Amino acid sequence: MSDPVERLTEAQRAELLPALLHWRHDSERDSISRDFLFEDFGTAFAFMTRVAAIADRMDHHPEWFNVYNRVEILLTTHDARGLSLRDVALAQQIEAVAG
Ligand code: HBI
Repeated sequence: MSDPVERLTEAQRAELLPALLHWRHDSERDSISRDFLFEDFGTAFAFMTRVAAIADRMDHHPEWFNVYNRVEILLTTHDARGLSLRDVALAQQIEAVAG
């Protein structure tokens, strides 16, 4: 068994969330989300494939929605019932993939 996942503290939120520039926080679900727009479906799906591999390695998985060249990603930690450091880490890696 892994350690329980802690929800972000107020101090962590104040420090980490503003740095995720294009992500919006939803306070109802305590989640962050961002829309990505690509040239076409192939580019969008290649991005999703890369994110999927990273997410699975982290054992932390996005909720996402794809229509053609648009990918909408929502991150939250079900085990913590809100945002944790895992969401921040995954969002940072997604930013790196998106370039
Ligand atoms: N992904 N987003 C997200 N949130 C979780 O709590 C989570 C996950 N992937 C795997 C996972 N938890 C495992 O620890 C099990 O709870 C399935």
